[in-house]
Amino acid sequence: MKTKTQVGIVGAGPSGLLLAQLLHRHGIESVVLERQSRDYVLSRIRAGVLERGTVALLEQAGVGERMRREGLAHDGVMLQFDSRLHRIDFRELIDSSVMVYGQTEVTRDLMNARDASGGLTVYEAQDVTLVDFGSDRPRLRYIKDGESHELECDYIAGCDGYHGVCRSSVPAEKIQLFERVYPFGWLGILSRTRPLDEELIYTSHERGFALASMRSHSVSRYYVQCTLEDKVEDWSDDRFWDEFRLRVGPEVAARLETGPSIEKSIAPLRSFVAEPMRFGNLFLVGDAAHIVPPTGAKGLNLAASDVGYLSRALIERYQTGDARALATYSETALRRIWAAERFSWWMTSLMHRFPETTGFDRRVQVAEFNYLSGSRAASTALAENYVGLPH
Ligand code: RFL
Ligand code: PHB
Repeated sequence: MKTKTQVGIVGAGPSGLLLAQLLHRHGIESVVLERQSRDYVLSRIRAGVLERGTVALLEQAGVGERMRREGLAHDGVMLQFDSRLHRIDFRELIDSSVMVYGQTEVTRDLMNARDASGGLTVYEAQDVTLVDFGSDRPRLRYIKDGESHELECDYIAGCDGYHGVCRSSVPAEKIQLFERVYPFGWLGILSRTRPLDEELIYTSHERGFALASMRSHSVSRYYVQCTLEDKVEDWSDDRFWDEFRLRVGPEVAARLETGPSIEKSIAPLRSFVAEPMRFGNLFLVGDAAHIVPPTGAKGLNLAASDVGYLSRALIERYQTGDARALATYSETALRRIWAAERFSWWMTSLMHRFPETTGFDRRVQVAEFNYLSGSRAASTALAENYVGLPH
C-alpha cells in the first residue's frame, strides 16, 4: 500500500516521539515507524536526569504536566572519592537545577500525546528500508502484518538509535565515525526502595565506580561499574548490594535501604559520533548519530537538543519556505554534541577504575577531585555542563 506524509520518522524512542509531537503542534504531519511493540519500548529502563532545556522542550511539546507534578527537581549532586563527599550546588553556583524523571515516563507521556494527536505510529514495522533519500522523493518501505507498504515523504528523520537502519543506509564514503569504547560497563538495578539520599551520589572507589540515583521517592536506581565479561546472571541482588556498600563506604551505606531488584541490566560504555548528520533529505537524530557514556547523564538530553534544532528547522521550512536552518542542522547540532562528548568522556575518566590504572593515574584522579572540592571555578564548570549547556 502507498501513502504519503510530510516527515517520515524511523523510531519511536524519545527522539522520534518528541519530534513528531513538536511538528504536530505546528501543523506538520508525520508517520512514525517503530520496529518493536509499544510495551517493549516502554519496558526499557534508561536515563533518569533531564536538563533544563529538555524540560523546556517537553513543555513546548505539551507533555510537561505529569513531569511538573511527579518529577523531582534537584539543586545539586554529590561526588564521593574514597568516602570524602563534595556537593556541586547548582542553585548556588549557577542558579539552576535538573529534573529527575525517568525516560520511561517521558516516553509514556509522549505516546499518550501522540495518541491524542491522531498521528499514525506503526509499531512492529518490519524491514524498514530507506529509498532515494538523496533525492527530493524519499520513501520508506516496510512490512506490517505481512503486507508491504511504501510511505512517501518530504524528509526522513532517522531517530532509530545506535543499532538502527538509517545511519547504516548511508554509503560508507559519505560518513565519518569517531569512537571510543571503554573497557567496562555499568550494571544497573531498579528497586522499590527509598532513595539513598535526596540527591544523586557519584562515587569513585578503588574497587570501581558506583552511582546512587532514583526515579521517585519510593523507587531507586543504582549502578556499579562492572567488567565487559560480567553477565547479569553472575550478579545476585545480594552480591550487588554488598559490592555497592563497599564502594560507597560505611557512612553512606548505613543509610541504604535494600530490597529485591525489579530490573537488572548491563550496559557497555561507549563514546561515538557520526559526521555529518544530514544526507540529502535524511537527518540523523539522537542515538542514531551519537552515543555518550552515561556518567554525565547526557544521552537523552542530547537526543532532545537534536530534536529541538531539527524541529525548529523543519517548522521554518514549512512555514516560510526558508531551508537555511535545515542546511546547517548538522553543524549546529554537532557543536553541542561534541561539548557533551567531551564532558561525558571527562567525567567517565575522572570517576572510573580503568584496568590499566596505576598508582600514578589514581593520584591524578584524586588530585582532580581535590581541585574540584576546593575550587569554585572548577565546581562551576562541572555544574554548567551537568545542568546542560545552552541549546
Ligand atoms: P532510542 O531510545 O534507542 O530509540 C530508538 C528507537 O528506534 C527503534 N528502531 C527501529 N525502528 C524501526 N526500524 C528499525 N530498523 C529500527 N531500529 C531501531 C528502536 O526500537 C527504538 O525504539 O534512541 P533515541 O530516541 O535517540 O533516544 C536516546 C536515548 O534513549 C539514549 O540516549 C539514552 O537512553 C542513553 N542511555 C542513558 N542515557 C542517560 O542519559 N542516562 C542513562 O542512564 C542511560 N542509560 C542508555 C542507558 C542507553 C542504553 N542503550 C542504548 C543500550 C542504558 C542503555 C542500556
Ligand atoms: C539514572 O538514574 O539512570 C542515571 C542518572 C545519572 C546518570 C546516569 C543514569 O549519570
